[in-house]
Amino acid sequence: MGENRKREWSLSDFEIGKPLGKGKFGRVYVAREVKSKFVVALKVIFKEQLEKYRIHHQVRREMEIQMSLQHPNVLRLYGWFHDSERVFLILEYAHNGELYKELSKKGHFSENQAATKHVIHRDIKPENLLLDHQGRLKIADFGWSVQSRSKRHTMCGTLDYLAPEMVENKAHDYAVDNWTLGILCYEFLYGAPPFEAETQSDTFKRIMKVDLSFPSTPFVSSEAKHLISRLLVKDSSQRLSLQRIMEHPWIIKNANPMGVCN
Ligand code: 83H
Repeated sequence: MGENRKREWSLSDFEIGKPLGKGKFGRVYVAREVKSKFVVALKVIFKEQLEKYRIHHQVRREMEIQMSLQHPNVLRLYGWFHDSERVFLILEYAHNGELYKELSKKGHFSENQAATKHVIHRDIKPENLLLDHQGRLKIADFGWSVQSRSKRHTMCGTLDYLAPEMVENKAHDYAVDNWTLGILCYEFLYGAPPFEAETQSDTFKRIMKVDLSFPSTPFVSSEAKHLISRLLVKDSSQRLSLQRIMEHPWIIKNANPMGVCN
């Protein structure tokens, strides 16, 4: 399936299974390529929607980037095809679905799980994190991503994951990723992001003050808290660098380099 890049695909090459998610621009179904029996996630986008929201250029560019990426933590885009009304994206199927469902089911992750999910990206959206059959994290990163039908309806336009310089609309660089990593580590361990509040403006205030507290729980070690507090630093130049994160005792102790966790 992955090797067959030159071939033209069509809907008749696939058996369509159950819907996995529904978004603004279409739906995702589990599907099986008839010849190879290879299971994929087939995303259907209506051309009418692309026109209406004038996003076909953006979508095309993102598809080109996505087609060229091959990393164990980046969800693969194997190919695409279209008919008169729809564009179909042939995407890697993540057997374990959305990370956020798993987190809300479990309440929190173990330190090993939290430390291993250490993927960095410019604009990580929690609903874009999927889990494969080994529990390995996959970024499914498209601007027009599918919104899951999970409970996270409050996610819409949340500030929770944004660094102070982002919420203030200031210039920012790769250090925003390191902030988001701190937020995700916290949420993985405690089950909720650190600056959660009733209203957007309260979240905004809490982010700007870096109003961080660590509820007492036996699940979170002092090393984890140390790492989080070195990432959630307002001055972006003072945040721990990726290099230093990888050398941090909590990462050394808990992260599995292969991305598979216990
Ligand atoms: C799944 C998904 C959802 C969400 C993927 C999704 C997937 C996507 C995007 C892509 O119960 C499940 N759900 C909820 C309906 C299981 C665990 C079967 C599941 C797997 C669920 N995989 C859509 C682009 N690749 N994989």
